[in-house]
Formats: sequence, structure tokens, C-alpha cells
Amino acid sequence: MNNCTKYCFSFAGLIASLLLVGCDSDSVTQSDQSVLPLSDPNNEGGWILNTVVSDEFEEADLDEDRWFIVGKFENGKPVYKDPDHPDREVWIGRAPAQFSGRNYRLEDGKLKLETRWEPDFPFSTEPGLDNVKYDYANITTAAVINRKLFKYGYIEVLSKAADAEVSSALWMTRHEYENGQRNNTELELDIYEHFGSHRIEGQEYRDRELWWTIHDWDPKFGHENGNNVTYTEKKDLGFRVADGFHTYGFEWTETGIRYFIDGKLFSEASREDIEKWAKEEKGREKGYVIEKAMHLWLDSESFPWRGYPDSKEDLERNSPEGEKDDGVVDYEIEYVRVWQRSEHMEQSE
Ligand SMILES: [Ca+2]
Ligand SMILES: [Ca+2]
Repeated sequence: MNNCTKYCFSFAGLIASLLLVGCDSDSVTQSDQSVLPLSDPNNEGGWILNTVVSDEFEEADLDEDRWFIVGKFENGKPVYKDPDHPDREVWIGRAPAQFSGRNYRLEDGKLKLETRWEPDFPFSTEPGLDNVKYDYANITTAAVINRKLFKYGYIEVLSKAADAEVSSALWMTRHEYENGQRNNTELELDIYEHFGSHRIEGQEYRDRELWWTIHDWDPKFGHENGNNVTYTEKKDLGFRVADGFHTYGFEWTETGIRYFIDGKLFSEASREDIEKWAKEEKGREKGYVIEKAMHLWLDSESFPWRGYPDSKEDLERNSPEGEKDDGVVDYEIEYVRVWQRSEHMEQSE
């Protein structure tokens, strides 16, 4: 970002502050600098809204300058091509579910990522990369990837998970520049990977679980037994993630992570905590690897080790009456807001 852009943001913020006394999500625009993290209403953190990455989803159409829609349809077929890196292989989703560029809509000021029972979809016949024993079949999900990289900041999302056996995730990745294949993903930060409806006996509690993870995909460590994980936490949120909207606030700085739920501090892990975990649990010299700019993702996936919908009726089992027949279940996102400190807004690599 150049200085002019930065100045314009600051000026816009000043004007917005003068004009607006308060705001709710209905009145917020993408460039409204008066909007502050729920956990920091007095802006003691000195946060500046990153208007290039943030999205309120109040428009009629998804902003494709901002988001890469994975598997967008052309001539009746999904096309997996990154507009910014057309030569890079694009992940098509974890089998049995495949990403479909048709599986989203903007409605009521929200982005709704759809999981569909769609046996007639033109599924890939290639084996899934992560789970070769599963074919792509029956289930389609959605993924949108933010096109701009950023490093460090405060990420806040107001969302409600899909109430089905699929993930509803907010996560980040960075690929090696020359090769975007899955095993050459360089870094991954999973901010949440909700799973709205667990059916496996003894694991029903997972529909209340916050699960967040740092991965380092450097192949020299191998990927067996979760060797790519440098830190992870699983904690009971105290509510079902698919029952209602909640605010997930993730502060990512040079010194560590602080996690806020509905504006209240829920968990924290300092850089030192993460380094210690990586050393003790994985024998790694470095755990806090998330020191480079990454892309933000919103998506739903099948996690076959946790079960996946076996039929349309199974997908829709928890849907309210009157919404059980369309074969569609939604992961809903009211907004994504990313703030950064001024010294980080210049950094994009
Ligand atoms: Ca909205
Ligand atoms: Ca439905």
C-alpha cells in the first residue's frame, strides 16, 4: 500500500468518525474506519481497518476483485484456476466433497456458503489428494479465497456454522511461490474449523468445539502423524457452533495469538507457549512459523474421518422444517473484518 492510499484511509476514517456516532453491521461499509473490534471498542490497539481484505457482504454480488471463487462455472463445468496465479494447481476440495463455484449466494447482507447434495455434479474422477480411498461424489461445498496477502492483524468474523457433517472454516494459507500443489503449501493457519453436527458416538461434543491449528508444510518434516502441526488447541466454546451467530476474533501479532469469542478473551498463546509446544510435542525447533503474509479462506469441506452426509435426508437432518427438501445447508458469514497496525499495513509479502 502506498502512502497516498494510507493517507486516504486515515482521512476517510477521520470523516467516518465525525459522521458516525455508532453503527451496527447493517450500516457498515467496507471502508468504514469507525468500525472497531468488538473486543477493543476504544481502539487501544491502534487498529486500522484493512479495506482491501475486509468484506461486509452487503452488496448484491460477491466482489471478485476481492475473492477468488474456487470452481467457478464456465460452459457448464467448474474451472479451478487462480486468477492471480493461473499456472498454479488449485485444490478442488477434500473428497468426497468437491468445491463448486455455484455454491454461494449473498442474501440478507450475509455470504452464504452452501453444501449441496448434488449427485449429478460433474465430479472429478481423480483421487482426492488427502484421502485417496475416497472418490469425489454426491456432495459439493464452497470455497472463497481472499486475493490479497496480509501479515499480522486482528481478524474478526461474525458467523454461524452449517448444521451438518461438514466443516465451516476460516483459515489462511501461503503457498510456495513457484508451486502451489497441496504438499507444497508452505504455511497454514486454521483460525477455526467448526464441524456443526457430529454423529460419531462419543464425539458429539465436537459441535461445541473451537479447534485452531498452525501447520508448517515444509516437506522436510514429513506429513505423517500430524508432523506438519506446530501448534493446536481444542476448547469447549460452551455453545453449539451451528446454533447461532458468534463473533470470532483472532489477534495475530509478532508476540503471539489472543482469541476472543463474542468480544471476550477466550484463549491466548504467546510465541513462547507455541515454541514450547512445538518442541515438546513435535521435536521442532520452531513453532511460531506464521511470520509471513497469507491469504484468508472461507470454506466448507468434508472431513471423512468425522463422517459425512450419506444422503440428502442425512445432510438436511438438522435443517428447520420447510428447509429440508432443497438439499442445501448454509454456512453463514455476516462479515469478515481485518484490522492491522500501521506498521504492518505496508507489508504484503
Ligand atoms: Ca453483512
Ligand atoms: Ca436445506
